[in-house]
Amino acid sequence: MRNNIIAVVVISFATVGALWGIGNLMNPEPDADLPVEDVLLIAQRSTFNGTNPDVYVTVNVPTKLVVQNNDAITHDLKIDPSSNGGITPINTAPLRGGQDFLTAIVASKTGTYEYYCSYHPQMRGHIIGR
Ligand SMILES: [Cu+2]
Repeated sequence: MRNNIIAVVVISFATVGALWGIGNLMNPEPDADLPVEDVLLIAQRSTFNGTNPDVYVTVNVPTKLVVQNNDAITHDLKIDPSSNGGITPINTAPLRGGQDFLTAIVASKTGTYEYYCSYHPQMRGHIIGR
């Protein structure tokens, strides 16, 4: 009887320990060495962030991009295929006021690429892959 109780306790600890280990495997700690910088481009008064800023990305490191439309009118954000094939094209599709779109900037080659709103010629800036 006493041996059975000991066996149940040991098995319980083993089970909990195994589940804890599996949980850690499924939810690994973020790698602190990865330089992850998210980019937020907000369409406001028909500019991106007021200045259409240059966006610097590291080649072959996907950069999270959130495009948010804070205007009442429709905007989008596009990155066309480049002649050197060094950037993954993006098309948010039309974003109405208050809508946002989550995507990633992925440059596979160094270079300067353009992002723009297809509705408003003045809304354009550069992605610099380096
Ligand atoms: Cu626009």
